[in-house]
Amino acid sequence: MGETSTITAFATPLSESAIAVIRVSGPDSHKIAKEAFGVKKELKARYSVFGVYKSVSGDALDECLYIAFKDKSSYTGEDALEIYCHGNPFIAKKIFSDLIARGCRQALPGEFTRRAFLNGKMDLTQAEAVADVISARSEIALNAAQKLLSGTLGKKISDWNEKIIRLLAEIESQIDFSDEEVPDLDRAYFEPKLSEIISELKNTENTARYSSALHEGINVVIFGPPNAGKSSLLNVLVGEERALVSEEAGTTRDFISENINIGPYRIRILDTAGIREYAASKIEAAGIRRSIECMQKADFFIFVVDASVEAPEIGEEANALITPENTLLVLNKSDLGSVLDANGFLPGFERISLSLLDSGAYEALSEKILGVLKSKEIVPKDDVLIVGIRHAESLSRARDYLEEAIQSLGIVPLEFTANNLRSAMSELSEILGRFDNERILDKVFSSFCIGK
Ligand SMILES: Nc1nc2c(ncn2[C@@H]2O[C@H](COP(=O)(O)OP(=O)(O)OP(=O)(O)O)[C@@H](O)[C@H]2O)c(=O)[nH]1
Ligand SMILES: [Mg+2]
Repeated sequence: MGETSTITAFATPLSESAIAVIRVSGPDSHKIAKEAFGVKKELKARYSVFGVYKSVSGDALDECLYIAFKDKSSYTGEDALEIYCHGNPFIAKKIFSDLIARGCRQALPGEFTRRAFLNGKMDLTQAEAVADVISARSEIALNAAQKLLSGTLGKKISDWNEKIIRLLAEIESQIDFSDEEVPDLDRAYFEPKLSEIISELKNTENTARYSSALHEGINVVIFGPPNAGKSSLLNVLVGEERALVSEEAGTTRDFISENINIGPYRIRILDTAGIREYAASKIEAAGIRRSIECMQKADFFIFVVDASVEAPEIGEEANALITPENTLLVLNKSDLGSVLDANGFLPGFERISLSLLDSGAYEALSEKILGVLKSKEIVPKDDVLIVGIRHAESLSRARDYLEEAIQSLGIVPLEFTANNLRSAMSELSEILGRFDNERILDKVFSSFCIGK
């Protein structure tokens, strides 16, 4: 793409470590390496070389390894350099400052990957996936990001576009040979073919609903009547005494939030103040209000009840939010015997009966939570491609054009149908970044860290 600037950034965090990596990319990369390491010959690409890095003023800054990359064979698709110095932030910063003195500019967030994209090393979905791979905080998020990085979505889009092109070619051939205003098109031939693509687009688009659960974690709210064992449940899942637990009802006044991993999933779990229909004080009423507010943002609920007492009344608002599809009922305190009708209470809801004081509580509970999150489709299936919101929006627009194409078949001149197909294709291409839209590129790359 003919970038004229040479950029540099730390590729590893600035903290004490065995090795620190500094990246350089752009036309002067090799010249700078030769000068700093005192090399006369041309650099051999993709070889690691030992050398002493000397500053512009001739001071030896560190003994390093460095690798030069030649245009197409680098990450960015242009001449590049990686310097591996000792992992002391002082050294890394000195080398970085010297690179700036030698004419490099500090890279913007995501600029290395942006160049890789602009130089055709990857499509836009893969570039986005680089950021996702780095920031993934659960196994499932990592799997999904790696799937995107491998170009799975790009491949799907190429397949769809190819199918559309074939239909477009057939339609255009009819435009060319038709002398009638509205030619007699074989609707029965085109419609099912277009509908098939539409339903594939829809399926892929629907996976975006998992996107926030994947990246930010699944919001799980623990709620229930006072004293049921909600904070005890949080502590069991977190594996430490995070929340205060006491036999006094109304111990938890404000919500407590923790991030945990259960199996391959990242979960943001909230312990809330006990809910009952009538609050005894102003503070309790405020606590209940907060609990309901937390519940309104939840992806999933864990409803904890004390099964050794009568069934609780949790009030209309909480009742309206829970369904068999989004709630696991925990019938706690099984060690105290059962008063509550364990099967008759909220029939149809998934349930587990246990004592949170039991040493096996974590195993039983986490296994049950995993099973329910999967069976209720709160989490994606293990091996599915998950698209982001940006992708879903384009898929939806492409679908609209294909729907319009179906409606226009044989009713309006074929040019309209052909135009709709072309628009659908360009929407799909936008997902891969095959278009010239600086605004979208800025948006995509601004969320990156510097050095990527
Ligand atoms: N016997 C028995 N006691 C339990 C069990 N789980 C929790 N408790 C006790 O029940 C009491 C209340 O537990 P918490 O975890 O504070 O209950 P909570 O629902 O957070 O209560 P609030 O915050 O006051 O609404 C504590 O004394 C716990 O030790 C259980 O399985 N069996
Ligand atoms: Mg509590």
